[in-house]
Amino acid sequence: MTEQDTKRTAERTVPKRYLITSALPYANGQKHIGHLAGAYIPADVYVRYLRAQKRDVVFVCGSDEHGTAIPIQAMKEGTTPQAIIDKYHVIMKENFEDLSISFDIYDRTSNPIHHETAQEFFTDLNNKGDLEIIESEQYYDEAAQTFLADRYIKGTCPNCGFNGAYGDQCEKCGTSLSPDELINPVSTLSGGAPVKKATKHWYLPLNKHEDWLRSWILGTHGHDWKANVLGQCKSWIDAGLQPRAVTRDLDWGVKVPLADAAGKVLYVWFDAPIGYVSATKQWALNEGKDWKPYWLDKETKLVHFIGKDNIVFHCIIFPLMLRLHGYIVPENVPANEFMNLEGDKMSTSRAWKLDMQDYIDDFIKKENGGPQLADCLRYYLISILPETKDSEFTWKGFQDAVNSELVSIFANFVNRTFVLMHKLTGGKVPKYHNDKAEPKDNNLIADIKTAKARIETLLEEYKFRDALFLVIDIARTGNRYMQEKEPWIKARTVDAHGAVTAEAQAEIDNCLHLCLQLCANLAVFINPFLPNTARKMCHLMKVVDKMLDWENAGSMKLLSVGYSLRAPELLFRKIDDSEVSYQVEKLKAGLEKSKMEQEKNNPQPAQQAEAPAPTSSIDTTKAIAEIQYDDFAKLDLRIGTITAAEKVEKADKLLKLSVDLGAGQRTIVSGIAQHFSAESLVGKQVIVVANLAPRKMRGIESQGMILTAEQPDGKLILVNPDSLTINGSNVR
Ligand code: B3M
Ligand code: ZN
Repeated sequence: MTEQDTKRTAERTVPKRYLITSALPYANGQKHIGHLAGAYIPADVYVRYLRAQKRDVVFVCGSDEHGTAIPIQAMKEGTTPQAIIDKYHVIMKENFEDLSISFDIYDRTSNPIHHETAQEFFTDLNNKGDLEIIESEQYYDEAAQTFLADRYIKGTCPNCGFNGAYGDQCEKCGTSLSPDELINPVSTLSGGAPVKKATKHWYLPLNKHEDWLRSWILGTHGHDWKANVLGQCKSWIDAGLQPRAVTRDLDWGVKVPLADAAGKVLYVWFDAPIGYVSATKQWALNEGKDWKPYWLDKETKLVHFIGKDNIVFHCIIFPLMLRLHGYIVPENVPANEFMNLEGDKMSTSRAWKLDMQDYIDDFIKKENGGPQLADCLRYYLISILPETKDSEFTWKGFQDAVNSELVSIFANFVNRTFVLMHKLTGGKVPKYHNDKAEPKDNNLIADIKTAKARIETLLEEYKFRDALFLVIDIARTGNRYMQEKEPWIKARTVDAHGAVTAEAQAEIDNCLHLCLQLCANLAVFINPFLPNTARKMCHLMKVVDKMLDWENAGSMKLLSVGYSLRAPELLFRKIDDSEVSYQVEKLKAGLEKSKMEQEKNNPQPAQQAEAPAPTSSIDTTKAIAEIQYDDFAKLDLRIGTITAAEKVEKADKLLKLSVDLGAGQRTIVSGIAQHFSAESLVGKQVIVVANLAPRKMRGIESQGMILTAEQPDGKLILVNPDSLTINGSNVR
């Protein structure tokens, strides 16, 4: 342990209780392993560790059953929203169980307790004057006599030209949109063109709380939250916080509890996080406990586990709601980045994914499967958690992790120890002869002891990957130790009667005694990560699960001398090449199938579909002369956020932009006024050529240039990072 580790351990104070949440998945479809790795597995590891530490912890989750995603899925499947949530709630609940995610409660937001809780929350904020009413024009479908939620409007994407883009996002190119940006918007309800109509909504004025948000996130937590989380929050706050509507014109959701709000429901992102509170209430009701301290007592440590797409909701909007309501705010939000699959982004619409259900069917529920296969997936996912940057799941990687780490290192050590113990020490835990102790033995004992504190520090700091690697490292150390001690060779030192000499037997005993104690320690260490494996090890050692309490880690007295243990059993089976190739093929077939379905459902206009000849001004064949890397390296490309934009007087092509480059603001004059309105640019991230010599345009000094890309129709679009990034980040 380094000096710093010791310091960090000493500084850690143990909170009175923990409330741990995992993002509530939408009950609108199967969830894939990217979701699993983002918000569920890390939370489960953390919670299992806390429980082993005997801390007071409640782990809540449940299905998010509101929002337009649900009725839309119902339309797709030709059924009712209720049928959809009933179907997927059960699937997700069972999937999590099969993968050993140990929620204390897996609730659902259709629970009446949740509707009441969310309404109380809204009423309280509204009565206190914390919400504002704003009237605005929104799309309305006259035939269907209803306002249209963003998802109910389809049209052509202004970015890529795809004609099936939704009012909130284009699923083809991934751009987030607002309904106003769609070209030729159409209502998905009636198929007609929607009209604009005035409607009023309740808003949470984030802008009024900027000071608190800034000091709480960037001040109080500027050092203990993850950099990816802080970066997103900072970009958001710096871009200028706006009031956020917390109600919608929709009939699916939690009704707005006011007489003058007929036909309105709470926005799904207002009600869903309150689901954490209602789940806690339901848990307390089930268990005969009091839920209040978990949300009201400052000595509770609240931690939200989520994926990076949910950061602003959990770091900015929900904490503000909690604070206004007088509840505690999260202590940490260790959000993960995304996990890609076989070289590409995971995507449900393109079927490029591995659903939890598919893994369960193909591995866990198979004849040679079982809970050990749940642990195999948990192992690989933890070993590649996207903790600081996006990571990549490959089937080959899965096979390697299982075969060359879990089987060859971890299981192999346990197996060898048990086999040798049955062969050389009568199937019993042998005595440890202190007088025969060697430096190698003492080193092993010391290694196990220090491992405990190191793993603990990593887990407390949400570094689950590294913590798992340390556990595997101890198994590796065990293998090395056994290899060096060679008890099977010692067993050849026999006396005149063919019996092993007392001297040799003492050495064998010492080696196997330590290896067995190490096996017991490995069970304690691996338990938060691979709970089924830990339990199986307890079974082999004939000890109760209580042995897995964290306080037992580091002890060399976990198994008593003379105790007889079971015959060895393999902890894991290997993953075959055929299983890998089957999965890779299945993935490709799924992609093809979804492509065909998409083309059937969203045919592109004829001239686009059958127009292989270039019709645009873009000619990618007309390449510019080759350059050397050094030429490229001269460019200082940076990520920036446009914080202000205005038209340059008497110049109809020019916009004057202020761009935040992290280290400072730049004024950039750009000839893009015919492609973008000034308002639409504010808050957008761009790539800036930061070391372009300044140049005066219409009397304004332009200090750089922003990058755009030309579309087939000659329109320009911004070139920006695919997720919010810290301003000033280098682009290479
Ligand atoms: N259901 C979005 C998602 O699944 C949303 C999370 C709610 S957490 C309160 O990504
Ligand atoms: Zn698009």
